[in-house]
Amino acid sequence: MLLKYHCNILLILIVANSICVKASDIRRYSFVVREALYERLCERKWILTVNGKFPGPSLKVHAGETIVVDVLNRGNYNITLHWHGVKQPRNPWADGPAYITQCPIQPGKRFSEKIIFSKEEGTLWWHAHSDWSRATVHGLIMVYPRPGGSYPFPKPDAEVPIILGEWWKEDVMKVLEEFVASGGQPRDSDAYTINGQPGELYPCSAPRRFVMKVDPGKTYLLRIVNADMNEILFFGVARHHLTVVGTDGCYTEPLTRGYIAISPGQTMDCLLRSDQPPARYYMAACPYVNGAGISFDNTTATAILRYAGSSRHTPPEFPKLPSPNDTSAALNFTYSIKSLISKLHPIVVPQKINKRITTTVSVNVFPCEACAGPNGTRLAAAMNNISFSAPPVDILEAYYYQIPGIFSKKFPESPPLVFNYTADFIPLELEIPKKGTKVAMLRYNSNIEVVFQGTNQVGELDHPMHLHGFSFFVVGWGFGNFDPNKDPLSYNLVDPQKRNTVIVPRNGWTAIRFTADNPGVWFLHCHFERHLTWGMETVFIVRSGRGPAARVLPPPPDMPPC
Ligand SMILES: *[C@@H]1O[C@H](CO)[C@@H](O)[C@H](O)[C@H]1NC(C)=O
Ligand SMILES: *[C@@H]1O[C@H](CO)[C@@H](O)[C@H](O)[C@H]1NC(C)=O
Ligand SMILES: *[C@@H]1O[C@H](CO)[C@@H](O)[C@H](O)[C@H]1NC(C)=O
Ligand SMILES: *[C@@H]1O[C@H](CO)[C@@H](O)[C@H](O)[C@H]1NC(C)=O
Ligand SMILES: *[C@@H]1O[C@H](CO)[C@@H](O)[C@H](O)[C@H]1NC(C)=O
Ligand SMILES: *[C@@H]1O[C@H](CO)[C@@H](O)[C@H](O)[C@H]1NC(C)=O
Ligand SMILES: *[C@@H]1O[C@H](CO)[C@@H](O)[C@H](O)[C@H]1NC(C)=O
Ligand SMILES: [Cu+2]
Repeated sequence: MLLKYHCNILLILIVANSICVKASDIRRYSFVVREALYERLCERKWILTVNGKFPGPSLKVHAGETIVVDVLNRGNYNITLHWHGVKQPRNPWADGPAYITQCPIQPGKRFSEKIIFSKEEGTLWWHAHSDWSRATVHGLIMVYPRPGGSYPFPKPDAEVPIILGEWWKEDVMKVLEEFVASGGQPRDSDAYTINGQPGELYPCSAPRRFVMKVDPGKTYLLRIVNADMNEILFFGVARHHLTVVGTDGCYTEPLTRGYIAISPGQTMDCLLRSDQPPARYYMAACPYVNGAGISFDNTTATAILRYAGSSRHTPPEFPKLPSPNDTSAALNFTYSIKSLISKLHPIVVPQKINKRITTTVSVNVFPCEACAGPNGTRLAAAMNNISFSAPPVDILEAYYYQIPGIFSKKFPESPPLVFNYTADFIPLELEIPKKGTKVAMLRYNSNIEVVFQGTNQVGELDHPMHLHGFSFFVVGWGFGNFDPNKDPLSYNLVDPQKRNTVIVPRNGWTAIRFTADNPGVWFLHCHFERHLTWGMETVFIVRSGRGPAARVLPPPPDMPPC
């Protein structure tokens, strides 16, 4: 205790692991948010970037490190940045979602963000968390083992970032404004991208496609993120297998497959062995969208895996990827992943649950005179029939400074109405939600189970649900209505995968568990950007525990004002 106190005064205490680091050892990064001119699909346009780069700069850190990112907004829009998957113990102040943990950084303003890494190891990412800026404002975070530590798999010969994205010819802010105004679906994107490039299946894109050069007989670590806005993607490399060794900054039992399925918000570490005849091979990313009548961009982004010395004249082979509606291909892959259990990376799955929250995740409609939703309605989305409305002041500051009237603490802990959620026909009366800003209050260190229940209210599809501030165990999933008596009997409480974003299956449910050991205000939302815009989100407030080490840290002096 005395040592800690000593650290606190003279040095900066890294809470998670009680290691003291001299303040001068804290690395600082400068992120300038600004417009830059980029050409894709034969057209030039201004896009919002960090430091003029698309995709943005990578952050490279060690597990347990604390860094500072000095953000300067030289763009024309309010902005916030989120460090996706970084738990930020006791430090929600720099978590990022606009009007949840901070007011936006306004044009011309700065915010120095302290980012506290703890147990996460592998690949994470950062992205804008205000309006739709994250389409182009994003980058990787590579979290290496602690100095002197090693991977729980053979050391790869090299590592390669693979950032999957989505591109509109139109300004994404216009896409956002248009669909919010119309009440319908957003217009489909024009391309997917691999490391910022669509690849040669799109016009004007062949010369600048991404090329991964390899030597035969080596092992490459692909650090993959799906940074796109609205689609789960299949990704694969012709003739090569991918061995998943990590997801969302947690190590996994190695899983070898011919393709992966990855949702917006998810990250994956995959080993690729260059064990095929020296040649050129396509790598490709294409959508998985399984919902009746949903329009989507069904194009395919490509890049090239090129062996040293291979001929440029032989046409590359194309990978076999599942078709866009192949639910079992997507879910079989997703739910085959298991945590790695090792002495260095033990896992503690909560067995005794203190609080259970069951919440529907639904697409809904509001009545409208002449909107572009089904039958002239306005599309919406909800959790437990509450379509979330962002407050005028962020919830974290409203909670911390006890500003009344900003939010209610009464997020329903179970669906207000129990019915056959996945029935083929659901009457219009059940499709209209309520608007609200309701949060769920969690006791410090309590064990929480959340069951996400998909519904068929206005068309059913998968939802990638993302929780800030935690990694959670994915203990179960299934189709139809969750049965609280029967389904928990088949939970995996031994080696479930640990994630921060999970795909809730179409016409089904997913159960997660975590210990609420991180006091603060933590956003929970669908990572499909349109569903987030429509209100498929809520907030978990984890109360502080006893003693200073169980309390939210004091706010930084330069919190952006509202
Ligand atoms: C994409 O959709 C269009 C229009 O529905 C269709 O004509 C085309 O064949 C589809 N392409 C692929 C690759 O599925
Ligand atoms: C997927 O779509 C194809 C054609 O669009 C159809 O033939 C096939 O039956 C569908 N598969 C599933 C699993 O729905
Ligand atoms: C995936 O498919 C295989 C082969 O059909 C099956 O044995 C396995 O149980 C499936 N796993 C999941 C999680 O669906
Ligand atoms: C739209 O109207 C048709 C015909 O009345 C009905 O069958 C359908 O369920 C309605 N859709 C929605 C989303 O209300
Ligand atoms: C719910 O609806 C689905 C789809 O129509 C049906 O297959 C299932 O049997 C229904 N479940 C119950 C409990 O009625
Ligand atoms: C949601 O709330 C609205 C407004 O109170 C109500 O009319 C509707 O029936 C509710 N729907 C469900 C599925 O609970
Ligand atoms: C930018 O943020 C400020 C502070 O919350 C807010 O007053 C203003 O309306 C925002 N501007 C836009 C264009 O959203
Ligand atoms: Cu969703």
